[in-house]
Amino acid sequence: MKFETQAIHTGQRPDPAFGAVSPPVYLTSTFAFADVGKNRGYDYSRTANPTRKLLEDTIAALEGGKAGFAFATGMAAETTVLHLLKAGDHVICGDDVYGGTFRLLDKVMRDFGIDVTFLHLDKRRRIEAAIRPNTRMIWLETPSNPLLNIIDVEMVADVAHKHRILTAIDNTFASPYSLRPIDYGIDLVVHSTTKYLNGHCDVVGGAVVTSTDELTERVQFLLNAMGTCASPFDCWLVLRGIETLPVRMKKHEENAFAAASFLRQHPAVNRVFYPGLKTHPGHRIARRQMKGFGGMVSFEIKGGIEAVNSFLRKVHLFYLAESLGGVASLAEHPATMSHASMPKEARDKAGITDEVVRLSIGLENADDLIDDLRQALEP
Ligand code: P1T
Repeated sequence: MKFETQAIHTGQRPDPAFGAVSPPVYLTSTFAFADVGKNRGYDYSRTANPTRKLLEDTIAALEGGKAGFAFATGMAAETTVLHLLKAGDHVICGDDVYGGTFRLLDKVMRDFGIDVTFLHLDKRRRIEAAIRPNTRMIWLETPSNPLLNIIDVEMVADVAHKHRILTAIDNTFASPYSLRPIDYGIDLVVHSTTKYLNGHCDVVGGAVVTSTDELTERVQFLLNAMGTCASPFDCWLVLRGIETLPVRMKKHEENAFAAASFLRQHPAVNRVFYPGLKTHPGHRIARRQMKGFGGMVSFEIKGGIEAVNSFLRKVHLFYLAESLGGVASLAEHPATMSHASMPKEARDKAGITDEVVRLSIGLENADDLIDDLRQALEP
């Protein structure tokens, strides 16, 4: 089945009990056994739940992986994957990643004896020089949050495999519609389903897709042991969102390209970060490895923090809010919002200046969005 069909028809549909076309939400914590020692496929909803399983199978199919797992939040998915490691291990992580990912590695995992190096993952030589005998995982995000940097996924997977290091990619920004990292040799795909997969700003959720039977067994064990799984109702909402993922992503991209092209020629704008622009340093790699360039656009405003605040106060179609990937457009200031948990020093090193504004381009009419940007950028 092709991607659009998989998004709608993966799993047991219609529901085998009554033929329900919209899958039932199995709101149950536990399942009655058929006999002593014999369940009917499910026993307890932390371990597995039929509604969750449908979502997990769908995400796994879209990513081309072995198995999928649904978590309470994107951070719960990340925390679970990082528990594949043990004290004494070392992680190499991209330097431009979601602020919460930075915080989890820098402020939580270090206390459990896991060391981390944040690195610009653009060059093979740079990555190889950072590998230590105890390096066990490379964590990457492409396009990255918030600067939309592009990482050559095949190159990173190749370096990692040569050194027997696990690779985990946060595919939240691209979504499997635009990028399928397992096709390039990545071991684990992580999502905040809160974003494009769900697409309607009404759920927080996460997902992991594995590429081998061994990783599947270990992630299933950790999910159950740590209790980081998603609730059935949240799974149902994300499933419903995924059905329209392909059409939404096409429109997000079309609108994002229009917004980026408008911002690029605007005199109040310094730099525009959008991998769909030919001038973006990662454009050629993005073209090669992605089917679309996504719906996120960041840019630097001229005139310092006053100009940033004035813009954020003046936009009205773009809501001033964290998060991304929903039908409504959002604007936010990484330095004080999504990346406030990253110390200024780390932000400066990654190039996330105080003048960077991030836009999640929604599904409104592109002309209306551009009119809103235009009026908000007026002095
Ligand atoms: O919020 P949660 O579902 O726990 O997902 C965390 C997360 C993980 N990975 C990426 C790339 C993300 O962007 C996020 C959440 N990001 C925001 C809330 C934000 O505004 O960037």
